[in-house]
Amino acid sequence: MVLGVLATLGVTLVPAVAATAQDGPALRLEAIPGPGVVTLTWSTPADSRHTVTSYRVERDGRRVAEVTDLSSPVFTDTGLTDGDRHRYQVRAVSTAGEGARSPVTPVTVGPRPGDPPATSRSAGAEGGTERRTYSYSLATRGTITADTRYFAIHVAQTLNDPRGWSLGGSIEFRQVSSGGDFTVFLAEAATVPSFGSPCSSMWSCRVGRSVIINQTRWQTATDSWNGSGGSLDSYRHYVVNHETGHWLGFGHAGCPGPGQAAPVMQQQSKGLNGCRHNVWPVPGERSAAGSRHGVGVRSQGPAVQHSTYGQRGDKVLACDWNGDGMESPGLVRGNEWRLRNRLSSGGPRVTFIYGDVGDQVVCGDWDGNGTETVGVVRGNEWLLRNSNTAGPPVVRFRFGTAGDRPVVGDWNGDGVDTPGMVDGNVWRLRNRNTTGTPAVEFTFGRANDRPVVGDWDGNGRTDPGMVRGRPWLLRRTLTSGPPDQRIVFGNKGVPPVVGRWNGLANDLPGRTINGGWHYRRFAPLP
Ligand SMILES: [Ca+2]
Ligand SMILES: [Ca+2]
Ligand SMILES: [Ca+2]
Ligand SMILES: [Ca+2]
Repeated sequence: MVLGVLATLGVTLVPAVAATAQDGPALRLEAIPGPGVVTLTWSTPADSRHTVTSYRVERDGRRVAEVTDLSSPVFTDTGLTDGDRHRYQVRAVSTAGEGARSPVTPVTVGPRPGDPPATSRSAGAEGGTERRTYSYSLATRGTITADTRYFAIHVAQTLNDPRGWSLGGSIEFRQVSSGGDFTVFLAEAATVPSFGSPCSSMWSCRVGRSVIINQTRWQTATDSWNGSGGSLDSYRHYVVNHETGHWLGFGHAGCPGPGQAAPVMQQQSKGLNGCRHNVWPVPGERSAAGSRHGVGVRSQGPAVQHSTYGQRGDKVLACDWNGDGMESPGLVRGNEWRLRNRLSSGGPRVTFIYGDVGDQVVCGDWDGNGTETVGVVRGNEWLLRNSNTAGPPVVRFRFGTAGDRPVVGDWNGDGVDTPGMVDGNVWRLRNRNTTGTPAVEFTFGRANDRPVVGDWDGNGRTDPGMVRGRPWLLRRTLTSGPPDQRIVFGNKGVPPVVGRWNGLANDLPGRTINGGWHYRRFAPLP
């Protein structure tokens, strides 16, 4: 009789199986401890008469994961405490229902001698807290059609985002021109298998020190991801975090429960299994990364930073006055400019007189030397200086029409900021600081919106935006069309400011009124 045969098999292969088990696959579970983590691997049942659809992992009798990668099942249980002893079991779920549990595999959490990766690397103390730096290089394989410059920026941002594997700044990922601790490849799909197992042309993967991003996935995400409403941008964060997570020593994780944030090591490319999209390491993954790499986990910090600078009636703007790659506030009171180089509350760093009371105020890197300096717009006359000091204008030209709203940006990505004028919702931009006609003209937003500009995608070219009450409507090309992104930030009527507040490549919203400044430190999920 069938039940008898199964029971016999159960006794032979899985001694701990309860007699009530259904079609019990003979799973052999191996548990490998690490600092704060346990990685589980198990064999797949060779003779199951039913199709296995997933595996359920239990720790001390409680389900902790459901794993749906059936080819080489692996699960890393993170956020554990070294020295704690746990009992793991796994059971297959097939078309016939839940199978028998595997025998209990006990394991004590903690590092093993020679545990990879590289916990013996020098970790410098800084401010009393351990920090670690990993270097990485970028490379491509095959025919690349994606924008590699944008790829580089996106990877750098993802790795160093305070929400990511940087653990709030404890781990720095520093790009080097070649070599480094690991290499991030952007690879044409057809070339991905050339990296070896487990890579396929379908997915991204990691082999040894190579983190391989499949160009097709980079450009199109996955059907599952797109079908469940994830954006391409968020997929890009996810795939870089996931594959780098493998390099950092993590295997796959399962969905911890319906409606919960998916671990970044879950194979979200293939499905969510009831979890919510999540592109940053969950707290357990962060703490596991911290213990694995010998650093503390710092807070990601608040999403919004607040400070005070200036007073009611000041004109406000933000620019990179000192060329360190970060914008900071400036005030114009009458015609006195008061510039500050930090976001924190405090007084001006530089004070000087420039322009007339009643001029519109602008700032930009007019000469492309990396430092942003002052300018005024009087009617349609632009009067610019290349240093943040008192003195006469060094560049003068006419552009636009008196009454237009001036905007400043590097529209063509050549490193030089040039003028734009917004008349209602008609944008006219020029690529030279000389009198002349617009190089680009398009419509975006509505006539009553407030124009803002910033490099929203960090590709080195300034993009348009419109603030309509609370929402910011952002577009990534200098063309007519609908917004590509919508961010709700700040209160209606509070003037917007824009900058790279955290030193990363893309601009983020800020708001300021009556001396209160509010900066978005990192972008909400798109
Ligand atoms: Ca600066
Ligand atoms: Ca300059
Ligand atoms: Ca330019
Ligand atoms: Ca841009």
